[in-house]
Amino acid sequence: MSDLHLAPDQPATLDCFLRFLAGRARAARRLYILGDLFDAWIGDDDETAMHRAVRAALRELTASGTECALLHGNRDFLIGRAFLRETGCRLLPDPCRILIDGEPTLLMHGDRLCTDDLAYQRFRRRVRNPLVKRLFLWKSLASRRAIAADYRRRSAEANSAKTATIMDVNQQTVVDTLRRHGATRLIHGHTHRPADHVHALDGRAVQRLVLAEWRAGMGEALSHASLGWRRLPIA
Ligand code: OKV
Ligand code: MN
Repeated sequence: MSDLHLAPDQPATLDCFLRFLAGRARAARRLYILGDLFDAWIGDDDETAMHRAVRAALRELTASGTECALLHGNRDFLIGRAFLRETGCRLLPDPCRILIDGEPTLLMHGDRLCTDDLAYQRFRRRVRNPLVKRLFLWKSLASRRAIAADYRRRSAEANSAKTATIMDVNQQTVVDTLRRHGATRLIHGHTHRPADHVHALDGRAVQRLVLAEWRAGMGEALSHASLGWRRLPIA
């Protein structure tokens, strides 16, 4: 799953996720969250009721024997060691290559594939710079909240001027990424355009599975089990 965008003003989506963690997720061997679990993350020390509830629910899931692996998204890229320690989740790099049923599968959040959006890629490089991240985390929570609010305001303005094509993945970047990692399947979120794409790559068929965002108390998980791949609606 990816793009849950958990936020205090979306309690239905939070409830849906918490019910999933306490219920169906327990049957899985491993849960992958491919980024943007949270709509914003300004540091593991930002204590809210929502953060406490999610931490506790993830802790109970991992303690029950289901492994949980996280990728950073473009919004929650500051999720750090304290959160991982408290939840028992593992952080994976983006991209991350895994074998599923022997098939080399690449997991990504998806924002790195949107290379037509030059302004976003500039923003990404800037805020992912280790020194910039450290300086940000040194600030008080109050200053971080103010900076984050400013970023959100400016991003909403910028995005309203961008076309849908600019905000989608770049096909050449997809192909280059799959080829570089020798993968035959790519799973990502971020674009909020769920679809099963098939591409030809060096004479082979490769798949790009795009995950849906969660919204209004409805979610989706792509599941791989003995019967193959399935999109599970989560209500
Ligand atoms: C995350 C996005 C807000 C997109 C800022 C350094 C700097 C981190 C930050 C601030 C914002 C995350 C941490 C948030 C993603 C937005 C708006 C658009 C497109 C700095 C390190 F530069 F200010 F020093 N941020 N927050 N956006 O509110 O979670 O990804 S956030
Ligand atoms: Mn995203």
